[in-house]
Amino acid sequence: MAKGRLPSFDELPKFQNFPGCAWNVWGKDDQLGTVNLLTDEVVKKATEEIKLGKTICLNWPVNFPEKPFFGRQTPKIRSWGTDCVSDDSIFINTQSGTQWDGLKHFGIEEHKIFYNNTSTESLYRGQLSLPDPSTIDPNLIKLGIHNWAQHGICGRGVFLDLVKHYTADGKPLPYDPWAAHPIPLRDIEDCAKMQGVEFRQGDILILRVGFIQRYTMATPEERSTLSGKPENFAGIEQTEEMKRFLWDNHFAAVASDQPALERWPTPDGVPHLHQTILGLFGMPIGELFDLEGLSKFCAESGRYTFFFSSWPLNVLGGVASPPNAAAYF
Ligand code: UVW
Repeated sequence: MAKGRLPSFDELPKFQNFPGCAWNVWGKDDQLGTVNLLTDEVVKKATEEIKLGKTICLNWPVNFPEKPFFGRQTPKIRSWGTDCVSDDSIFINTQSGTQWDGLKHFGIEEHKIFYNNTSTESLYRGQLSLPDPSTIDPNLIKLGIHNWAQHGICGRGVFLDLVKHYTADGKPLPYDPWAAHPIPLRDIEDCAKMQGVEFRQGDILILRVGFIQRYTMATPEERSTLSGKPENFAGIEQTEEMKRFLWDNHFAAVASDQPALERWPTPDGVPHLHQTILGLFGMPIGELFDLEGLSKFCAESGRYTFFFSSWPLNVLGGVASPPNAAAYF
């Protein structure tokens, strides 16, 4: 990782009409992006958060939701066995449920370019055959999720419970999490202030906007029609100040409990934040994290920071992965 002060958002060069291009921050061959911020020192310091031995799972069951969004396939899980031995197989789209979007997932659409100036044409798509680990062609697995899987996404987690922030004093949530409501930066900053949270370089930012809470409260009919509708989710607003906030705090990753992190759909003419966060910053985007247990424990304990660990599946050249994520207090 480059030593010294990281450039601010406004010091980063533009890529075409997109500000905030971090392609040269960690070198032209880099494939880790902001996961580079999870240095040994950052991870070691984050372990100081573990004081109680309390652990909380942040993954929805792999088979949820039964009808994934954006037209993705339903997970298929099959077990079989003999009198005393069982096996099972699973087939999942790696983005059907709780997931990290990897660097191959989203680039700058109009320029067909992914993180670190990687052209769409140079990304391998198709069935990978990797017979011999010692002779893998690096071009076949460029920007794959294995880079994060082999490094780990571990450090200090910082949880902002926007649902609790908005509903303090018994007020109802001022938006429907299943509607395209934009969450502005000022609400995120107010929530951090209310919770007494200050950010550190390399933090993993986790936002609860209420999507899974809404899901758990919905009727079976509502849930089953949800994936048949056009995708509409409350999420972070697509603004330049939001990009500046995410970069200038030097988060290593950002995640939420909804399917796209950002408000969906994006208004006409406004680029998706995915393009900047993945394509220019190289920052992992976490989606559909189960934050219900975390919310309860943070409210009870008054603690909103913890050690966070995530070990994505070590799939060479993979696009995305369930995160296998946990919080440790
Ligand atoms: C979008 O790309 C909008 O969502 P996801 O990251 O789940 O694919």
